[in-house]
Amino acid sequence: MATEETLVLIKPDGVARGLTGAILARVEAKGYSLVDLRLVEPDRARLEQHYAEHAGKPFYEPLVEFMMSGPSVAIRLAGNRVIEGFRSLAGTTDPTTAAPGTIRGDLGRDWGLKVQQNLVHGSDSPESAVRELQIWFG
Ligand code: IDP
Ligand code: MG
Repeated sequence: MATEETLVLIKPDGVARGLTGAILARVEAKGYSLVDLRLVEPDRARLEQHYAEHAGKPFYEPLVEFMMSGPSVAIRLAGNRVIEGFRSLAGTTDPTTAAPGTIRGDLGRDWGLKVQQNLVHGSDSPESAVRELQIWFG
């Protein structure tokens, strides 16, 4: 089977809390390969592209604002079934209820209604991965 690639973002809360190394350690320990990695301060246009599927939802504007609040680490990650596998490592969207053992479950915390502060992003399908890697790595 061909090796797959996904886009992983360590969101501004992960970078600000100094969790970049801890998150990368989990990804590397799982056996995935770092193909490219960069610290990025995305502008609104890039985030509107990235989160186009969520435009108009109540959490959209706070999400875009949050993602502009500081740098993120963008990672091109490769491995067998890495799209599904990273989503599994990340845990479900809300860090309060994400399973222990996952990045969000172990390291994410509930800051009031700010569910958007859940440390990481991972592409959710092969189509999303291609689209998102183009947005963040060109
Ligand atoms: P995912 O990151 O687990 O794939 P999505 O549903 O694609 O979750 O949502 C994208 C991002 O939007 C989430 O990671 C989170 O930061 C934010 N988000 C999703 N749902 C909510 C919500 O109900 N309130 C606030 N933020 C949300
Ligand atoms: Mg998503």
